[in-house]
Amino acid sequence: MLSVEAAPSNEGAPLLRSTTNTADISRRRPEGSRIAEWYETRSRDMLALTTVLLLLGVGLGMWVYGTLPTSDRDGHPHEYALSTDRIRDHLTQFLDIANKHNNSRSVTNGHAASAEYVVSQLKAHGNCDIYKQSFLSPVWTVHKTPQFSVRAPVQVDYIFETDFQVMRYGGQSATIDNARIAIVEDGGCVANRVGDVTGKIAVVRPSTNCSLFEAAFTLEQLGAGAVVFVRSARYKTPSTARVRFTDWKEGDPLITIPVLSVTHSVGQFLQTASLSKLRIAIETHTSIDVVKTFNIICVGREGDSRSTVLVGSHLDSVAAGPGINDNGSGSASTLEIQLTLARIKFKPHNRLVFAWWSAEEDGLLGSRHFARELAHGWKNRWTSDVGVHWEDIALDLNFDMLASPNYIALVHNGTDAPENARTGSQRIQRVFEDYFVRHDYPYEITDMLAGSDFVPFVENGVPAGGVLTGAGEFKSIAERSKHGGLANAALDTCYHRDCDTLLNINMVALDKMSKAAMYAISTLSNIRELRVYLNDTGLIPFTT
Ligand SMILES: *[C@@H]1O[C@H](CO)[C@@H](O)[C@H](O)[C@H]1NC(C)=O
Ligand SMILES: *[C@@H]1O[C@H](CO)[C@@H](O)[C@H](O)[C@H]1NC(C)=O
Ligand SMILES: *[C@@H]1O[C@H](CO)[C@@H](O)[C@H](O)[C@H]1NC(C)=O
Ligand SMILES: *[C@@H]1O[C@H](CO)[C@@H](O)[C@H](O)[C@H]1NC(C)=O
Ligand SMILES: CC(=O)N[C@H]1CO[C@H](CO)[C@@H](O)[C@@H]1O
Ligand SMILES: [Zn+2]
Repeated sequence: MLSVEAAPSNEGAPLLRSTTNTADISRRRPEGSRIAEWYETRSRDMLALTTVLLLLGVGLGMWVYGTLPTSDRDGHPHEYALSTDRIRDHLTQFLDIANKHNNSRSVTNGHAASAEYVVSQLKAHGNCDIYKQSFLSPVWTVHKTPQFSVRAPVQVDYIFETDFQVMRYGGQSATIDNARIAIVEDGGCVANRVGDVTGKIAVVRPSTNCSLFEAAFTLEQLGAGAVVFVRSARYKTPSTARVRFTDWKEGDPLITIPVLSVTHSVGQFLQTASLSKLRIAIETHTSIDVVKTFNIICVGREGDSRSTVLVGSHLDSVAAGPGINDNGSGSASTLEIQLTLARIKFKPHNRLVFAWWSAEEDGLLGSRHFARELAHGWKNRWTSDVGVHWEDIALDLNFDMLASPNYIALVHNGTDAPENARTGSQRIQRVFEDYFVRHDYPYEITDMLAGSDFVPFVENGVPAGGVLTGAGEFKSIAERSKHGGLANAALDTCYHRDCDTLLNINMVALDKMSKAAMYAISTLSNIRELRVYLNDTGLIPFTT
């Protein structure tokens, strides 16, 4: 108040940060003038004058302070409240958990303990209602190197990974010897055109008419002992693609016979050899187990539930390693963001829901399960109606790997989203870009087509976005000069390997990227009329 009365001459100046509105100012100004007249007409002793001048000075000072452009820190308090050291502490806990669970935090190893840790942190320091959402996930494991050889008319032992691969979700362990082969036409898509495959090894060129799973399933139903998919000549290596429904759920079938992929040249030999003389041996050591796992959902208590901002990251790692960058870095960051927002008593305009997905590495099953259950009114598997509905979700932010050692800051390309989620996804992209531009950090745009937990959302019309730091792809010389690091080296050499430990964490990347996440989360959850904002084509991404 004092500042307003003391500075009548600043009428036109913008009141950038004052909470006093203009109506207040004009109402008070006459009173200020009367005080001035009073001073002119009556002589006062110096002490009073000094006091008033002092007050005027202090007031003017406060007013000026309040209107000056503020520091980045003042403008973005949430970002600065986030501590990268604490994120690192969570990662240390995750690594401890992995060490106690065969060096992994996969669905069958350390995932549950990681989830318990997240829950205990949220209970102690978070601000949300916590739910566990259970579901079944098939887990496929290779236990030993498989064998694939021709036994007659000549002996040829093919080399694993070079000549052949066991395709993921391709069956249980099996030993097959001296089996005949059957060449299957039409990609194995049409059962009544397959011919006799009973007890034989079905050799197939995949067709676009059906999925690998559909073909393998048809052939298994017809009695084939194994399926060998022949790769097209375009690829130098055999495939490890999944032979499973993408959206597998409880009750759906799985393949039980071995499914291999062979290179084009191996396929040529099998198809041109004299069929009646050819005998094949296959030995696989694999298993498929359907295990129970769960997502953790933390439903915020503040903000408008009809424009919910969903923040997701996956908590499971691959079986091969502890997954500290992939994707511990994403899930530890979102955990610390929720705890920080609770600590600073953040009151979002839109409700925030944080999710830690399970079984991402098994094909996004956790987020798919969540989306499916929500579309059917999320009550079925829950103790009570938690008050989160599909139509409540205004947008989804996804954070995966945020600390790749040789990182590039990557922002998902909103233009890749399907039409009904595109404008919103572009606006989310722009929010992330604003962060990188403000800090003058170099960044690139990367696709948003597949590969992480945003998929079930954008596919169903919910705008999505996120940032990441890259996986197995190599950094070019041009990228090196823009982003630093090492050229001709992978962004994360430990991607999906046992060396994905704390040493694999780039703290600079973690700091930048977790703050980018915090910026987007706090900004988007504070936008009034979020849905109108997301539907507005006016503000396009910088990079299109
Ligand atoms: C850990 O690995 C050992 C040896 O590979 C195996 O015998 C054991 O069952 C595994 N334990 C878990 C919990 O997966
Ligand atoms: C796909 O199906 C159509 C119709 O059944 C058939 O004419 C075509 O040859 C099939 N394509 C392949 C690659 O098998
Ligand atoms: C973003 O995606 C669109 C559509 O797929 C594409 O045309 C555009 O080139 C992409 N932008 C960048 C920077 O990759
Ligand atoms: C989004 O904008 C389009 C046209 O710009 C309009 O037809 C549609 O109703 C809007 N949707 C929402 C949810 O505001
Ligand atoms: C990734 C993984 O193992 N899950 C995801 C971790 O993050 C990368 C980058 O977004 C994804 O490609 C992976 O699928
Ligand atoms: Zn991964």
